[in-house]
Amino acid sequence: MRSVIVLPTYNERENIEVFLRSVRDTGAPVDVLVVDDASPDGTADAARAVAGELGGISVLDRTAKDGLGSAYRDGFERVLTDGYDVIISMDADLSHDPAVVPEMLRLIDGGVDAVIGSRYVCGGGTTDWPAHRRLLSRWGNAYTRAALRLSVNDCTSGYRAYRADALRSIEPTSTQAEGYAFLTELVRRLDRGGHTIAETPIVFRDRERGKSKMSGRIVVESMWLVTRWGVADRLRRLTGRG
Ligand SMILES: Nc1nc2c(ncn2[C@@H]2O[C@H](COP(=O)(O)OP(=O)(O)OP(=O)(O)O)[C@@H](O)[C@H]2O)c(=O)[nH]1
Ligand SMILES: [Mg+2]
Repeated sequence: MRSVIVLPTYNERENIEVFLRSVRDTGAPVDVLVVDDASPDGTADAARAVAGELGGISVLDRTAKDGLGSAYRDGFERVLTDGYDVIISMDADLSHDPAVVPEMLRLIDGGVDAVIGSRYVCGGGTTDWPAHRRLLSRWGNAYTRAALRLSVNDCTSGYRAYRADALRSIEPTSTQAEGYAFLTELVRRLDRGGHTIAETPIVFRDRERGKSKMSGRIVVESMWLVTRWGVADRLRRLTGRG
């Protein structure tokens, strides 16, 4: 299985080298595609500076900051075209421990279509997050599960692995969300497409370096889209078209 991590970055210069080295330290046979939005702090150059030494690392340079959803759409399109078998998504701010990658690959190898690194299953959790972030994430996930009738416990975790065929079949490039709602959009499409989704516990660490790109706008977008999708699903069920 050829595997690749798609890694959106914006101003992660302080994290990128440590991240890439820690991926290599796991010994997992996985490439990395950094999808950088012309970070003013030089993240892309910092990645290129260690790429030769570490191997299997490339950078997709985008021209301006255009959001997490858009970065993933471009990154996924590239790696699906390149013919990878497994596509992993991760944050570059060291919140996601690369040591979980081998377990995700094992689960995909065992037959599941997608694996979600979940904060909300037994053994998972968040450390150092302030109360308001915990509440937002917990409440947001509970609302998403109920509105979209999903059985996944952590719909907004960005730490995932997808079997390439499953990802290709849900057409990620036709998604619309800009922020982390993109992640929910993919879970909804996987679920509706009848794909198997496993959750494996992760302990999410708050970033120590660099700035969060989370904004009120992104939270509102997520609530609005989840509500809209939920209403559309109910209408479809009522009219017997879904
Ligand atoms: N290419 C690209 N990457 C982005 C963009 N916004 C965020 N990212 C990256 O996406 C990942 C997640 O972003 P974070 O800022 O950590 O957002 P978050 O994890 O939802 O929020 P925090 O928990 O507060 O850090 C990080 O690797 C960011 O650098 C963007 O517009 N373009
Ligand atoms: Mg983060």
